[in-house]
Amino acid sequence: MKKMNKKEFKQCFSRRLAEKFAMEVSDASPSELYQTLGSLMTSAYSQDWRQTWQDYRDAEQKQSYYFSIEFLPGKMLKSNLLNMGWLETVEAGLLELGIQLDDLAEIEPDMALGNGGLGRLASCFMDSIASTGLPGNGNGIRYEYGLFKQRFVDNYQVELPDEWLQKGNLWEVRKESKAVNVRLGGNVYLSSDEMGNLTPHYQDGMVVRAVPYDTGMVGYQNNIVNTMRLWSVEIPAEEEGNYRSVEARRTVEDLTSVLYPDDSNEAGRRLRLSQEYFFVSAGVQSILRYYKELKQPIDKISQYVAIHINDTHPAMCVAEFMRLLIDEENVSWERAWNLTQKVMSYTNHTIMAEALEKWSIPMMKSVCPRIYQIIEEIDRRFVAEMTGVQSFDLIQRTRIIQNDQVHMAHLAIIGSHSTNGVAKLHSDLLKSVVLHDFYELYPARFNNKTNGIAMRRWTQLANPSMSKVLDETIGKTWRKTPGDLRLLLNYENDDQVLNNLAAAKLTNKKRLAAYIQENCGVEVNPHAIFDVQIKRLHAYKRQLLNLLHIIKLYLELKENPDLPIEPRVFIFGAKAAPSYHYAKSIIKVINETASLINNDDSIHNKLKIVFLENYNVSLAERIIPAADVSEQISLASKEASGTSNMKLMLNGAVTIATLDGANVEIRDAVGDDNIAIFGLTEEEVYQYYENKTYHAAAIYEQDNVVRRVIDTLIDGTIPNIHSEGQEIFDSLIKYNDEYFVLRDFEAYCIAQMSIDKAYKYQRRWLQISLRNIANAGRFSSDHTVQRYAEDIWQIEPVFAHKDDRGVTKH
Ligand code: GPU
Repeated sequence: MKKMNKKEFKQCFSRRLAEKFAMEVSDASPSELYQTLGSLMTSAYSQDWRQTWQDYRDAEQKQSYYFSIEFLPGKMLKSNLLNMGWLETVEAGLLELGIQLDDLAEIEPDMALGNGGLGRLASCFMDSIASTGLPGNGNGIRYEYGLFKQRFVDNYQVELPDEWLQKGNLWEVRKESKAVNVRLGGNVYLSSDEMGNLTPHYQDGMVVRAVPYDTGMVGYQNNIVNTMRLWSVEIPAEEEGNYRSVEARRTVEDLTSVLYPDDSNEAGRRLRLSQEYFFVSAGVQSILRYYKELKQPIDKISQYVAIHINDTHPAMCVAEFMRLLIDEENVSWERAWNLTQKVMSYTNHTIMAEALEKWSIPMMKSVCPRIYQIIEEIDRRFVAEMTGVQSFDLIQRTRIIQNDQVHMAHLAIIGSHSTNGVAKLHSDLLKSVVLHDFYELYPARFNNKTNGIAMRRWTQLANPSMSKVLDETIGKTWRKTPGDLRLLLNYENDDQVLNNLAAAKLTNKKRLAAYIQENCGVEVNPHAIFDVQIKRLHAYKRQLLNLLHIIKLYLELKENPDLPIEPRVFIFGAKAAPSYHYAKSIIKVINETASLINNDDSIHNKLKIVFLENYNVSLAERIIPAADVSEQISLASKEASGTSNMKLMLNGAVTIATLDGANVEIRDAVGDDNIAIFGLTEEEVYQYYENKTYHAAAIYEQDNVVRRVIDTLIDGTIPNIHSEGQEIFDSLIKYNDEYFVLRDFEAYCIAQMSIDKAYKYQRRWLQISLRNIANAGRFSSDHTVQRYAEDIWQIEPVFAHKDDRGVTKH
């Protein structure tokens, strides 16, 4: 990448502005300035982008393709500047032109083609794959509308469309020449020649054009630029005649119109299945097209290509790859199957039964009939192969087609060589419970890859004040090698360092306080504990447990306004799926409780509740550096991993957590004294399931504190929640509290008291915070993707193929 000094940058910038808009800096709007800067950047890295691709091709590098129905990159301006090595120069240069870089960053819409953890993980991986020099690509859908914008009206969640493409997208490049056709619907018949070879014949249905839009994934100061390819649907020119009516066009355009806003809930809609097949088929076709350009025999394809199935949404990759090999490349079933299993790998992201994707046979037959035929044949052969070797029952439980449904996870596991979970506990549960039958069949396929986070975004970009303290204390190597954060442990008794970290935290808290004041009209004390729960709104994540504890504190303060507790600001950020009634009721109740508490002067500002609207990646970047406490309180066994837990510890927040998902590994990293663990263990939860001995109503009756708190949901203490309060009350008492909120309540309150106590001893608190930062390096997604590369994809960094000194050729 071309390095520029400040003077050169200013010249280039002014010249580009004049070329693009025929303007002077002083006349340009932030939007025009943003576009100018963006175009300067993309033309600067496009050289490297081309070169990276050429290097992979020349070296005949094996490449991986990460298929994901969600990507959640957030804004890219500053992260690209950072990775290009331009950030400081540009920031300073712009300032001399009278421009604040942050004002330009404001212009960029948050790219939100994902719902939450799963999509954000995919984007952290994209950053890390490029930054570690790995030849890996993303493959997904270019949704016209991203995740809805959340507004609160009368304290209810209201969803507005996210028209993120309205002003264009600087970072993408439309690749008309790489478009492919995808067939959907209709019927298919097989004919057989004298050799018994089957040929499919298609009837009716539609052919749509999949056009790729490529976005450069800029590696961290290593001149590598990989590709995230997102597909958009169009009507093929030759078919225009068939799509004269508005409705007919609409059925096609709808395909890549909206991201399904259901997080880990199967959308259950024909359109969703069509979306899945659309991006799977387009992606696999384009991979095969590229492979054929290499002029290698088809039997070697597994030495060149690895396809990763991110959760089950792209599981049809298995069948589509088979289809292309047998129908288009005339490969025999046996050879094709062998190659498919070698190429494919799969990650499971949840144990929640309702999220395990299944499709009805009629639905699948009508969306992608040939794919269904192939799946039927995979299933038939699976049963035949296992019969006589495994028990009848085991075969019935593991086959792909059961009760008129296609089980996508079964397809992904049977059709691949690797199945991984996303945290140690989660991967163990897959083996012992959720996918136990498959573990019996294929023990060697199972492995763990604990999630990770793109450290650079969550420190250098989001938290410059802490980053500066780190530089001054331990030098700058942590910026490239996050493991070096451990050097900080040498300073745990250094008051100067502790105070510097505290000052950085306070700066961030003041900044967030100003944002809260401006956006919610609530004044918060930056010296109060900032207690943060940010994640999708889900019953299993138990925002309700957090709320009930807040209500308990409130009732206590009402009785005794001088209660010696540290002032706290409870901060929530969460979107609920628009169709998830219960989750929306929780939002309403939290918001109403906030109105009540925030306006009650009698408690002397000891408690505040802030529910920030429209939680997204950019907002996370504001909240996380300001957090003192990180709430990770899902019912043990339910959260596959969690990743906000990692981001928060990295920024010095102290975790209060159940032993769920990656929390277990965070505890192992920091030690019991530097985290507040509470609640049922995963084993205890499973015991309850087995004995069926949980009675929430009994806790309610016997525990006065619980009863007083729960009653506020229905006794008018909290205004305006007549139906929502009742709904939540019933979920706990009448429907026996599916997520053991009441069972964990007391333990949670005790853990919260220990947090309160620890915060009072500021020096000790700061030490705990420091140890959290110091031990967060192991959760770098650089590390995670390297494990995927070595264990699953068998791909190597491109540097390995560069000259001996490791110098890149660019
Ligand atoms: N996750 Br399945 C999602 O965000 N969406 C989904 O549809 C499914 C899982 C999350 C898990 O809930 C979370 O625990 C995990 O950290 C994340 O995926 C990434 O693995």
